[in-house]
Amino acid sequence: MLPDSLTRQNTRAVGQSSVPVVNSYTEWDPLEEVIVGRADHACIPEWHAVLEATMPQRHWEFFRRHGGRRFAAELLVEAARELDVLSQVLESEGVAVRRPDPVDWSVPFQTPAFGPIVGLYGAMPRDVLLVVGDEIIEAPMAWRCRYFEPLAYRSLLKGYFRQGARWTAAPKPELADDFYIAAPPGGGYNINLGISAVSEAEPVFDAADFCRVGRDIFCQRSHVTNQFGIAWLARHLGPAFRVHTLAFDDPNAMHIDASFVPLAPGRLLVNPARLTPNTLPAMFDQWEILIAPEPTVSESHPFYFTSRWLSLNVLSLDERRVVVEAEEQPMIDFLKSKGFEPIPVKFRNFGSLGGAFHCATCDVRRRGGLQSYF
Ligand code: DAV
Repeated sequence: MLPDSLTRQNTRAVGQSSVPVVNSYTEWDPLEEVIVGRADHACIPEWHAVLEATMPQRHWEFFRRHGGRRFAAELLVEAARELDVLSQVLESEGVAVRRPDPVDWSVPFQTPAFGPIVGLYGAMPRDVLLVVGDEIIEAPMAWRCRYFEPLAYRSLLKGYFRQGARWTAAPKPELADDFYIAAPPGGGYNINLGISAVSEAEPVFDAADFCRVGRDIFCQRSHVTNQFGIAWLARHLGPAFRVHTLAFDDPNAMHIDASFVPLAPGRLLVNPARLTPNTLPAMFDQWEILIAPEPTVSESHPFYFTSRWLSLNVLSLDERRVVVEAEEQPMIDFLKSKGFEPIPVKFRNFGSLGGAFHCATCDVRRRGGLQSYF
């Protein structure tokens, strides 16, 4: 017999929500509980093929020079403050906020295949954890510095398991030297042309390359997600889910959540700079396609890891309320004009760590069950 603390309880205690403790099938069902990342001890990743494939070229020198060290203390203080404000805003909207354990990412680690190397951060739960229904899946991440990143969430994951959630880790990749592909001379990496930094020798994916729309899960091949990883996830999820791979015009693709952002049943926010005539399959013909306005942030803003399009990286609290960057007035106006209720939060410093509200969070529980929206 299992001890009581480990037996499965299907629903939460009386007086609380009646859905399982972990329950999230879409990006927009009413949000009840969320993990918000931490900026503490974040380190700058060391230069590697996966950075060359994904990071903006104007910041390569930053990684080459500073990789392996902590981010500037002032940046981390400001990012941590923004995360605290985000947490307060979410709580004031009725969402329970959980935070990962503080981890000192500057402690080097080693595996049989690589290292010693320092870790990255616990700032982006969206990249690491994929919630589908009542299951939390730890992603098999392609960046070596992220190998032990799920450890920041261990206390939370154990707690959710004890409360009835399913908890899975995808097969841990080896990430040996020969797993990575050297950039072809001249052209460089380009996922549009199938030239990725990662091979197909073992499954890898980041959770943030997947997007949940009920029974349909949309993903992209990127420089951190290969076909083997997509196939692993599709087979793992089984016939109740249909996994679709979309192709964007994003040669340096890493994460789908500044390109393709479903906001409500039948309503999809897209990045016009990355949309091609073939990106959206015919199943979207009846959907309202919302073309995001151009972001206002300047080209020179130190978004070391990303494009300027973090303005799309919003977090939906339900089909109307959306947390958006307070300095992106065109996005706020656009969403209002479409009947949404934007909740502006300042998040530009955090953006230097490589994401905005969607990246910085992982929705653990939303009301609602498994449905088809097509
Ligand atoms: O520019 O597409 C997406 C979010 C990264 N976590 C970009 C960044």
